[in-house]
Amino acid sequence: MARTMSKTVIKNGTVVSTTGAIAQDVLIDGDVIVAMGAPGYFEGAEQGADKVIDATGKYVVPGGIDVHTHMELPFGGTAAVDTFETGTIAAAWGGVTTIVDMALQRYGENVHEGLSEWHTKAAGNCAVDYAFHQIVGGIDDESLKAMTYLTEQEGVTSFKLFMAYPGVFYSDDGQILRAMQTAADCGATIMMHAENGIAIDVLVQQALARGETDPKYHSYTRPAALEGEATHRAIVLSHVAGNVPLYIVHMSASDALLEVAAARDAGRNVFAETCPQYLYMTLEDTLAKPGFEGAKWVCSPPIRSAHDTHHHHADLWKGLRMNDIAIVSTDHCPFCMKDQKELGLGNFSKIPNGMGGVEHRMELIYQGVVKGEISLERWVETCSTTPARMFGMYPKKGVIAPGSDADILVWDPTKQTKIGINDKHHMNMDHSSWEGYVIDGKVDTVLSRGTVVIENDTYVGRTGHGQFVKRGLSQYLV
Ligand code: DUC
Ligand code: ZN
Ligand code: ZN
Repeated sequence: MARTMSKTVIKNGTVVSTTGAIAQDVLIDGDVIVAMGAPGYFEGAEQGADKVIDATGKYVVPGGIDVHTHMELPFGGTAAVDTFETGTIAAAWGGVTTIVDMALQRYGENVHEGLSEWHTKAAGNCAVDYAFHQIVGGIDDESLKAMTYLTEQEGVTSFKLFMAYPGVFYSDDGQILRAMQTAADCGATIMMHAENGIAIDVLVQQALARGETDPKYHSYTRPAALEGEATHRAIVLSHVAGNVPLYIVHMSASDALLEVAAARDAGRNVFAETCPQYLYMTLEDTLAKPGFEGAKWVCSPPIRSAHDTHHHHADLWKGLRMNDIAIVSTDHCPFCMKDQKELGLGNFSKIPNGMGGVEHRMELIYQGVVKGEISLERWVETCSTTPARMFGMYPKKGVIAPGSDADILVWDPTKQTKIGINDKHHMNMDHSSWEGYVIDGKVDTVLSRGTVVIENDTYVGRTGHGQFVKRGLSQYLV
């Protein structure tokens, strides 16, 4: 049966791509962009259009792609509080039209069952499109075989491994090497949580024995050097495994960035992402707040001190400019203070690790444009286009071009966004990780495959509109 197509024209806006910002109108038919033209070009088509969006004075950019989220992740004796429904609605509020969430397999579990559990959680519940990476927490013959199957048959082409969290998600170097060899054979990408968890656990036990139980010790017991060391080791292993594409997730430290930059200079297939919290926050204004409040910002890798030997913020922004950091994701893994973060009262090591941010990445990184840290084009590149290319979704996603999905964020640079639990906040947490931040710009209108999901400060989308995206291989290696 033929579907009723709806035509939308976005006119008078400035379309931003990785290569420039141009006054262009956009014609959408059904799910996809069908044409682009000079301002006024679609005046004729406007008569028959179902919707005309006037983007005068606004930027028209590809919808954000957050390639690192953890909806409903069981972790730390509890589970991340955003469901696929609440998390993708919050994503929509933040101009994000695709998330790539991390399906979970732990030691002793079956990879196929882990993936199918994630499909069950997400199917019919998402407001915007979604794809999956697969966490492999138990590497053995069976899970290695499954990695190849997922890559070739399921559109799940990237696998997150952990050098941290012994006894939970951790893999040792031999297991990591085997998984990397498997990925090298089938073309998949290895995503690495690079922190030396064995050494960290020693430091944690020693701190607790000294009575150091407050949230700030979470950061002191996970020093930047142990992120640098693990990053280096992951790079060496990936080289030994045949230069498998290696993607360092949530990079927080200059020590790790130096390793990635050196590997890239040596021609290795090494990539990295960082997250807004590592670009803006310091231990002093988060984890070290009086009492237990710092628990809100316990995540791993940790928020680092302003007094470290390196200026992590400046280095990470520079890494983003220089492309040694290719992508900004959020590692969205939200927990409430009540009953969740509180599990770690009197023992920081029991605080569930993670914070919420899927709603605020486009806003926070746009503020980097305002501050002169990155260009407008680089904002689009690091938050949408490169995520699509890195994880095999381009040009369906990540670009405004004829034939691409009409995933579009209309951004108003003249308005402000005040983030906070009583201001802008649509995630399922009882606090905001970004309370009090004010952004010089605002999400105006958001379209997901041609359907308006946010307009006039209102969510007008539909649960179940979001579809699963089968991904191809990384598009950086061909
Ligand atoms: N780090 C977090 O802070 N939460 C989820 C998992 C992770 O690696
Ligand atoms: Zn991680
Ligand atoms: Zn994560």
